[in-house]
Amino acid sequence: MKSIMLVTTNQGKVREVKKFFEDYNIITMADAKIDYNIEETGTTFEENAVIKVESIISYMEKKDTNQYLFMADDSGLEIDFLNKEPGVYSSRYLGEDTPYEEKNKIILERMEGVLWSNRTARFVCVIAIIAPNQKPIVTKGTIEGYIGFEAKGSNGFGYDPIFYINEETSLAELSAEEKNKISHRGKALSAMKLKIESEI
Ligand code: ITT
Repeated sequence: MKSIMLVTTNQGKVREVKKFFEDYNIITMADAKIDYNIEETGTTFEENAVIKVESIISYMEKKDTNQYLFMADDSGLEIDFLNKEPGVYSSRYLGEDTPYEEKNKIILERMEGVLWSNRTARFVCVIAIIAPNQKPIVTKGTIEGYIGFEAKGSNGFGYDPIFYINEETSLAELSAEEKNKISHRGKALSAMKLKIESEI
């Protein structure tokens, strides 16, 4: 079994991917001491996920990349009332360095007075993998939900405290294992696991 190099700097993603792929050897960029800033120049989740894996492979050109499958995740939150913002710009939205507590508060303010039925939103996740000398393989997952009336819960990361799966429960109230069973990332990872086992 090859090791999977997970191309991300987001520790929330690392936790969920490691939990999902418990029987695989997942290596992060930090583990491999790779400090490289990838420019996300795409306009879709698919483009950005592939850009992330391709950039790291070309950055590592001189090293032995054959030992790894390279995997990246591009994901984001689409809020229908905000014309599907923040979408592919989810991590840069309201400032890359703005704490999520603050970003979530601002989103809740922008949604003030909006009825539950108009608070629909979804998380989208695209996973891309490149195996040695192969073309990228891409899978996608989504989870439908609502922007709650308040932030709640302390698990997960990013927009989880304001993303509700029903009127009572936010994603930040679920464990990583419970979240993986229903989330955008869990669905994209499940589809990818099948492809790894059948196509690579
Ligand atoms: P890498 O590019 O290094 O992987 P990133 O955080 O910049 O890290 P993205 O460009 O894919 O990753 O941005 C995704 C953003 O969408 C992320 O920073 C969160 O704000 C949000 N997001 C994605 N999945 C999420 C989840 O499961 N829960 C909460 N927020 C999520």
